Amino acid sequence: MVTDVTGLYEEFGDERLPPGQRLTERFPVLSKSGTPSWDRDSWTFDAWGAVENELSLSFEEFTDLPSETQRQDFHCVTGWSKFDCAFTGVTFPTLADRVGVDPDAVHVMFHAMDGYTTNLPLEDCARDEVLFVYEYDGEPLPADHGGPLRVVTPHKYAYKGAKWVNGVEFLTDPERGYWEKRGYSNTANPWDEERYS
Ligand SMILES: Nc1nc2c(c(=O)[nH]1)N[C@H]1C(S)=C(S)[C@@H](COP(=O)(O)O)O[C@H]1N2
Ligand SMILES: [Mo]
Repeated sequence: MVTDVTGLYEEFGDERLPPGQRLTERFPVLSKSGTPSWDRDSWTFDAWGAVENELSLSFEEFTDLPSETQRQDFHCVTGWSKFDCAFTGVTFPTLADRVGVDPDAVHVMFHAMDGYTTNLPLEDCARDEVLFVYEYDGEPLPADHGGPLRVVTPHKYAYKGAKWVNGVEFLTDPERGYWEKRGYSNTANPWDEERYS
């Protein structure tokens, strides 16, 4: 079963395609540096910070969590959008329930294997469309697109979704991630064209 969440734009604007974006059929690859390699036996996904239960899961344990498949749109801050991507994975709320987020947690930092980080307020993560993805179009997520595991954030520009994610940190104060420290918008709402800060 595929849950179509492409209608979420109605919360933010009148048009499905955000202003200043052009549609592409391709799925371009955008990375700050190369594609990191990973080892299935030693890879872990960790959750830490302001939580009741810190977590460290193997890839198999991660993919044993309840999952779903969603049809989502994808908006890159450099100006291209791709409609109708089929992503399978674990929702942020499912993961958050598993760790038990502390009441004083207000912010989240995602950590990735290439040293990339990106941040979001907890309330922007507390929605089912924020997905930890391990399958694209029913196949294992390609390494260039962030396999084995990435985050997607269809309500934000795609730099808010860390490829090769291997950690999520719950924070009691906001912090800025890799691009957020280098001039990209901290809030990144595509329908308000929040590209730069
Ligand atoms: N770990 C990591 N995640 C990342 C990036 C990166 O360089 N490293 N680039 C971001 C940017 S700017 C975009 S547009 C999307 C691109 O995803 P794609 O390569 O699958 O199109 O990943 C985001 N997540
Ligand atoms: Mo991007």
